[in-house]
This record gives sequence, structure tokens and C-alpha cells, in this order.
Amino acid sequence: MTRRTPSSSDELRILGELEKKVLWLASWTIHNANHLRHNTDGLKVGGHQASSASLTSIMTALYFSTLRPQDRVAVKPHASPIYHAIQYLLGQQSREKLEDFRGYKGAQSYPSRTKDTDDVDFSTGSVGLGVAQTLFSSLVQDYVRAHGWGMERPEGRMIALVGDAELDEGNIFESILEGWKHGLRNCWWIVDYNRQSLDAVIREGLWARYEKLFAAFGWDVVILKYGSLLEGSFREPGGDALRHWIDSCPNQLYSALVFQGGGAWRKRLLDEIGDGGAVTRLIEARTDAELHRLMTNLAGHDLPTLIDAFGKVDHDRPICFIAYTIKGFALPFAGHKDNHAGLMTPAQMEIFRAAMNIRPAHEWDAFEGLTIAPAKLQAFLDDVPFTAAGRRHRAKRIAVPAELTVTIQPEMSTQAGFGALLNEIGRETSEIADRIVTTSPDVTVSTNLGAWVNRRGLFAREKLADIFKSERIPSTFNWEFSPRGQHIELGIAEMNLFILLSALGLSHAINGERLIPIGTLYDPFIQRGLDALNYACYQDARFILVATPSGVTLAPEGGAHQSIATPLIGIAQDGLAAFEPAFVDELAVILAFAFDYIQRDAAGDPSERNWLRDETGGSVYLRLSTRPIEQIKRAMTPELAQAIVDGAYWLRKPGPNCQVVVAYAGAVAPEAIQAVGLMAEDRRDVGLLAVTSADRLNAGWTAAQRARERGLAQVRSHIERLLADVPSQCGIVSIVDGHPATLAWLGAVHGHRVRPLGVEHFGQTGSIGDIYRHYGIDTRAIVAAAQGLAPERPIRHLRMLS
Ligand SMILES: Cc1ncc(C[n+]2csc(CCOP(=O)(O)OP(=O)(O)O)c2C)c(N)n1
Ligand SMILES: [Mg+2]
Repeated sequence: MTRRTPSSSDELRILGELEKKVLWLASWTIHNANHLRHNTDGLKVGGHQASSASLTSIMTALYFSTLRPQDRVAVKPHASPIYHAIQYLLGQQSREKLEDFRGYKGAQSYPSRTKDTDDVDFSTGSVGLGVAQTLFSSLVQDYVRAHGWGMERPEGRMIALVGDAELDEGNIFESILEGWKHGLRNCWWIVDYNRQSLDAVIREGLWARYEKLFAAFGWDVVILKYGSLLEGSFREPGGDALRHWIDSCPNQLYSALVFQGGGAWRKRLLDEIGDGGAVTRLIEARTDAELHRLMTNLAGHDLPTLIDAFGKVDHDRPICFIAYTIKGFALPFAGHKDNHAGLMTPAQMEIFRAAMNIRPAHEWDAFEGLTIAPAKLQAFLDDVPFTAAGRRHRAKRIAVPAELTVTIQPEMSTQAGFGALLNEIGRETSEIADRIVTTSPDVTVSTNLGAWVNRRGLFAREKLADIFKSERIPSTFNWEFSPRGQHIELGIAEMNLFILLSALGLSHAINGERLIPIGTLYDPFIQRGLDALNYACYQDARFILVATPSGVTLAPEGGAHQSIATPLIGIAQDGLAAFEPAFVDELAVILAFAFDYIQRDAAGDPSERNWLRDETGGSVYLRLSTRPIEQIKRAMTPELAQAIVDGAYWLRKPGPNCQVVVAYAGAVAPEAIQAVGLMAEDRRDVGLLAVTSADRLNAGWTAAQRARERGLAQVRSHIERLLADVPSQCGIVSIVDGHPATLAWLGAVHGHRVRPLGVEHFGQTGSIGDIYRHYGIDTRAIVAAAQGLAPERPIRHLRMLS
């Protein structure tokens, strides 16, 4: 790869032309989508034009000059038209997709790793998350390299283009703290300091707060305030007064003058600092247009300043660039405080077209209206370092054992089983064991990862001994930090957990090195990081989430920690297969499946066996419990293992005259088993359905129905087959330590009556017995529900249970 001399005047001239072209293409994309294409269906394109224009120069400098193939970027959501325009010039985006911007299968409103086709590194959209993603991706890059993988590739810089109001999102500051703890490197955040958000002009002097804050956490802070024109004018006679004026100009006034233009600048400046001498001459030497150009020449719109600032970086410390910009720069609503959803009118667009020298019907021509010869521009684009080979990676799959072995105690909880399984894996030398990376937000011990960490150690770029060990103080935990460690300990911030999982789970694409990430947390705190979890799934990061303890079963742990909604999250979250096993042998099967499933990436139709998108893969959520329950001694047959993965199996098959089926999920298994036993005398052929994944059962059922509606009459999902022989008058009592809606839909499969038991309220502490009784998920509740469904004969044991 040839490296151009940075900022040669020739390059600057070309970049200046490309900058104009990028702004034109982005503006035309928005205009086209709004006024030409979607004008009939009322699809308004808000929040893009002004918001993206403030990043035109910064992104031109980055993509056409600064970036290298190994660099990875999270682009501020509303800068997507600028991003797509740049990719269009680089030959990676099609005209059709730009014409369909925000339309069906067109270029996406916000850059999307999964839905866009033009090489998006990180999706953005929910502000703040993409920013933190770059930080955690830097840590993951360090993790990968510390383990000796991918050393043949150069280190990349992880770069976020950050809106200034985006910095209001707390998750950004949570991540900064974590970055500091882990010795963050190779991370640049470029703040688009346009001093506007969606609704408002931001507070005065915010930059100074940011400066102190970032510096406090070890970041270099580079303030890019004035462009080369303004800096030049400050050196002229009278320039000091001009600098003083602009330095103390309030954001609101500056924005208003930007909007009003040259005449307003002149009047205000002459009124306030005109001296009949040097300052007046400095102002009067310029036409209105020149004065406007000068006064809006902020560093964030000045290519020479930007290229110089980015090119000067000769270290790997994290850097926060605060680049002064103007929202809507070079567009008619520049600076106006209401411009967030501003769109150019057709008349304004015609003026803009004329200024850009674009002929009608040539709007999409790459070099239309530019003054440099097309061949020269094309040669420049062909040689842009960023698009050189080596950007995209496909990491190989890591071999997964067909089954995982673990010693199952007579009584055991799924959480203990999880700890034991990982301990077993950690004991052995295998590729999968080496590629597993665990992480937890300060609940490593209480989610049972302790034994694994004892074996595999904590990760840190530098070795740090366990003083307790060197001082020979007995401790259950032997926790040494080293570059070889395989557990990343996080502070208590669930957003950080999910964004780190997102970064770890994309390592195969970002670093070309596959990791098997496992994150643990308490189940209720999934909700604390839910948007970040959703974000990780949206960009198809692959990881295993182990949430424990869960439900009200964690009884004495405290009412505040009880989780009700998470099983429904498990069903509803796209890209996440949720399981809630009751027994440790089930968990072993599911974990082995998960190791493989998170590595699959075939774009494909649903598998014909269970109507799930199993070839496509995804992430996995295991909802576990601390409740020790009696384990079933049984041989794990391939059929049983398959059914466990598919979501359910008959623990007791219902007979032909069955009146009641109990369908349970998770930790309430003993109550379900006991209830079935107690009902046996008074109800015929009672069935007991063990549900290991309400999510997969439900998804398979929905997919099968859709397939039948498309004409595939023979299609049956797993749950349809399981319930096919249950007599129609039979009732189903479903039970889960979570919201009853989790299994209530079972009745719709073949029209059976269902009485769904579960938890709708929370907060009461006590023993498991107390709590189950309190919330109505105990044995008695099951029997009473069964009696209610089929009341013809009383169930004698019901009275005993009262
Ligand atoms: C989590 C989240 N909340 C709200 C929004 C809606 N939203 C989109 S952009 C924006 C303001 C962004 O301001 P800033 O980051 O300064 O970018 P600018 O518009 O100035 O370019 C808001 C509130 C969002 N995208 N994500
Ligand atoms: Mg802003």
C-alpha cells in the first residue's frame, strides 16, 4: 500500500472537491427519498440533513485520508447519508440503495452492520451505544493479541464519531471508567461539537467539562476549534480582538449568526468590536460571503486542520477530539436551532444544485460539477488506503465437543451445574476451552464462575499477582491477573457487560479471531442493560448470556432482585435463543449446543426439522436458578438431547384418556412433578411436559404456521407434534417462575384450555416455600388449577395441601 504524503496541496484540493461531492450526494439522497421517491406515502426523512452535514469534513478527512483498513468506525446515527455517500464514491454502495434510502432494502437510516451492504463496522442508532462499542472493541483487540492471536495483522484504531448531545448518555461514562481500569488504547472519539441536540442548543462551556472529565481518565484531549482561515485572520492586525470576540460569543448567538449569514456577521462585529482601525479593516476587507466563510471556518470544517490533527497522532493513548462544527454546515438552515429535522425545500435544493454545478439527470454522477479531471479523482479514490485489502475477516469455527461431561450430584441447582460444567471445560486442554472468554459485572463469584477463574485466571494486559496468595492467606479464589487470563472482570455496570459481549461477540469479524464469550449476571439486571443487549443482538454479535439467579426462586436474596419479565424478554428478543432448563443434564446439552449455535452463520431458511433458523445461529440466553433440586438419573439419548434443544419433551407422556397436562419450565420442576403424582389417583393419564425453551417452542410454532399458510401443508413444529395426541378436552396447567404469559400460548397450539400459572407481582421475601405459596406457583396451586380446568371429580389431595 502506498502512503500518500499527507496534506500535500494536491491532495487537499482533491479532498476539498470530494468533500463537496459527499455533501451533495448525501443531500440529494435525502432530498430524493423525501421529495421524489416517498412523496406519495408520506415517509418524511427527519433528523438527517443538518445532523449529517456537521460531519462532512471530518468524515471526508477520515475515510479518504486518515483511516487504514484495520481501523473500525462507529458513525453517529444521523451521519448515515454522509457515510453512504462516501461508500458510494469508494465503489461500495450502489445507486439503487441510495435511491431507496430508508426504503425497503435500501441504504439504512442509521449505519447497520447487518442490513447495510457497504462495509459498516458497527451499527449505531440508539445513541451512546456505538460509542462505547468502540471502547470495548479496543479492549477486545488487546485481549485477542495478548493471547497471541492475529499478530500478523496490524493493530486497528477503534473510532467513534460522537454527537455532542450523545455524550448525555450515561453508558458512555460507564464505559470510560471501565476503559481506564483496563488500560484502554487505540481508541479515538471525535466529538461533533455542533452545540446542538435534537431540541436545543447545548449549555455554554460544555467542552471544558468534557476536557477535564476525559483527562481525569487518562485520555488525551485535543480541542479542534478554529480552522486555518480563522487562525490566519487572528494573526492579522486586529485579529486578537476578533479571537476574543468569537471565544466569548455564546453558542446561541453564534448559531443565529451562522444562520443569518454575512450581513449579520458584519453588523454584529462592527457594532461590538469595530474600532475604525485595524479590526474594522479586517472586517471590511472581506465581502459578505468571505466574512461568512471566515466566521464559520471552524476546525471541524477545515480539512487541513483535521488531516493535520489526525495525522499527527503518534501514540496509542485514547484520544478525545472535540471538533467544533456547525449543524447543517453549508446548507440553508445551518445553525438554526430548529434544524434537526430540517429539509431543504425543492427551491432551496435548486439553489444548492446551481452552486454545486450539477446538471439535471446527472445528480448521481460521481464527478459531476467538480473541477478536477475525473480520471485523477478516480485514481485518487482507487488508492484510498482505507479500502485496501484486509478489512473483512472470516474466522474459522472452533470445534465443539458433542457432549459435555459433568458429575451430577443427587441434588443440584442449574447455577451450580453451570459452574461445574465450566470447571470441567477449564480443566482440559482444548481449543474451545482456550477460546472461551468469560466476563461478569462484579458477580463472578455469585454466579458460580469462581472455579473457572481459578483455573483460567483474570485477564489484564499486565501481570498482577494475587497478594493474598503470595502472603499465603487462605482463600477459595486464586485470582491472578495476566495477559493469558480468560476472565474479564467488570465493575457493576450491566450496560458495560452487554457492550463488552457485543464487542467480544464480533471479534471474528472485527479481529478475524473467534472468541466464545460467556457473560454472567443476575437475571433481573438484564433489564438494566436491555437496550445494550438489544443492540448487541441487532448487530449480530454472538455470545452466551447466563442469568442467575432468576425469578422469585432466589427468595431470600430479596424481593428487589426477583425477575418476572425476563422469560418474555427471552421470547421476544430477536437474535437470542432463550433456555430455562430445570436439570443439570439438560443444561449440559444446551451448553454444548450453544457453543456451536453461536458460531453458525449460514444465511438460510428455517430448518425443516423444527422450523427454527438454526443454521443462521445467534446468541443464547440461559435463565438459571440457585435452587438445588433432585436430579433425574437417566441416560442422555440423542432423541432426548434433541428435544431438549428444540424446547420440550414429555417427562411423563400423557395417556389416551388424559384429562390434565402440566407443562412447567425451570426451577418449579419439583412442584410440577409432585402435583402430577398427587393427581394421579383422581385424574387419568396425567401428562408432564418439561419445557426447556419456551422461546424456541414458540418460534418454531409461529414459523410452522407461516409455512403452512404458504402452502406447505405437511409442516409441523416441535410443540405441535408433542401436543398432537393430547385429547382435545384435556386441560393444560402451565407453570413458570416468571410471567404466566410465557407458556399461556400453549393452549392455542391445538385449542386446549390452559390455566397459566406464574408470577405477576414481586417484592416479597421469604423461603422458597413461602414465596411459591404467596405467588401461587406451589404444588397446591397446580392441583387447584387442574381441578378448576376439569372439575368433574374433586382431587382428594387438594384438601390436604391447603
Ligand atoms: C437512545 C436514544 N434516544 C433518543 C434518540 C433520538 N435522537 C436521535 S439524534 C438525537 C439528538 C442528537 O444530538 P447530537 O448527538 O448532538 O447530534 P446532532 O443532531 O447534533 O448531529 C436524539 C435525541 C436516539 N436516537 N437514541
Ligand atoms: Mg449536536
